[in-house]
Amino acid sequence: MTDTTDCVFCRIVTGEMPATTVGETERTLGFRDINPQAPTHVLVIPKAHHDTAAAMATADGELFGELINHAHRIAANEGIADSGYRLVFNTGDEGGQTVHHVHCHLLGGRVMTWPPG
Ligand code: IU
Repeated sequence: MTDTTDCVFCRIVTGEMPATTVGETERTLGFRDINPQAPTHVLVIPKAHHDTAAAMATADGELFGELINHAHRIAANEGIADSGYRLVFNTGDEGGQTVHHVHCHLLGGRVMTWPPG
């Protein structure tokens, strides 16, 4: 884990930066993406800072499970659990990761296409 005081998602966790939250557990937080790519576009993050999904899974595999379970509960609250949704972890520069605090994109409310861009 890296303690990154200038990390924007760490600042959302502490409340220094505003976000529209949609759910919280002891160790995870869900909030709406500011640039939504689907009718439902939520980011689910661990409150603790980990750079990538792989780093989090290595450091704390249980937390990874909590994050996925939380994403599914948010999907259910959004009414998209039955129709289906997409979970995405962009990882590293070529994976399209721009914020280096691991986040799971929960996308749904429309038909997803493949391959992604
Ligand atoms: P990426 O997988 O690292 O590219 O996704 C970062 C996402 O974080 C992207 O979809 C942004 O719109 C989103 N985001 C946000 O919701 N709030 C913020 O303050 C910032 C980025 I900076």
